[in-house]
Amino acid sequence: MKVVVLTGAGISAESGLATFRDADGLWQGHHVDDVATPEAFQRDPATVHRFYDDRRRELRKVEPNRAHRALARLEQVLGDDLLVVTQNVDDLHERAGSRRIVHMHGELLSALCDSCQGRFAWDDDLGDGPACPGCGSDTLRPDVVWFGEMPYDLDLIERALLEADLFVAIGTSGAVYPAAGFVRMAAIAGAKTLELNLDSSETSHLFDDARQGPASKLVPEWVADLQESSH
Ligand code: BJW
Ligand code: ZN
Repeated sequence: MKVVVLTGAGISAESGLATFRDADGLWQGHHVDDVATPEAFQRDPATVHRFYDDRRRELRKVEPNRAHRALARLEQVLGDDLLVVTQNVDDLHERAGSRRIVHMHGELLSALCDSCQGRFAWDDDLGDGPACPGCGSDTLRPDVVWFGEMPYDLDLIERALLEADLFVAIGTSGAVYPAAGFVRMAAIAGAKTLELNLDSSETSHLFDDARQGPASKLVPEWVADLQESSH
């Protein structure tokens, strides 16, 4: 059975990372739309750098939770038949042990150069204008996908969705495209669809089955069910 899992900020919430659109989903009074656009970065790079530098530092203080670890266990069972597509820029899936993982909205621990377009592993601040390891200029930005920019690896993701037998969305509000459209694409291609979320989301009605509760409970339960039924 081929499975595609889409994760969002909700899977990392119980590790202590803030989501974008819940009650506490503000950063120093800013909405995500105010800091996650190329226009915001042009207008006020210092504020946008501070937002990402803060989050990069936060990342060092948190650990993967039971939901991340359950998905890593599932990869041990399904191997190449599991693809985890995450909208998250944290590295908690990798730290839990997932390897077949795509970061469609980029990664906090990577920097992108606006001059040479190089991408570099990065775990320091960017706000102080460090030199690009590729070309030496001070034009590094967070390697994340802002509104109006093209998400990474869409071809690979679409191919996996078209082949999937099961599509599962975990902890995502369904407010941001193209990720919010994956459920339709998978369903049209014949996959069963399942949503695991704390509450019902904007797209819950599009899924064959929608379960409500914390990811740390629902994901291990679902993985255990799947392991049992595959024996
Ligand atoms: C729990 C839980 C617990 C809590 N357990 N659950 C079609 C229609 C309309 C608009 C568009 C469209 N196509 C494209 C657009 C424009 C735009 C868009 O979608 N706008 C919307 C506002 C409508 N999309 C884009 O611009 C995208 N690019 C694109 O489409 O390119 C194509 C193109 C380009 C150029 C020319 C032509 C075409 C890019 C989108 C980039 C999004 N970027 C961000 C920032 C990334 C970096 C960063 O992290 O800072 O990505 S915004 C932010 O939202 C971040 C997230 O990945 C993304 C999704 O958020 P997510 O993960 O769903 O989090 P929340 O907070 O919304 O929800 C959390 C959920 O968890 C909730 O449901 C809770 O209930 C749940 N939860 N605790 C389980 N314990
Ligand atoms: Zn460069």
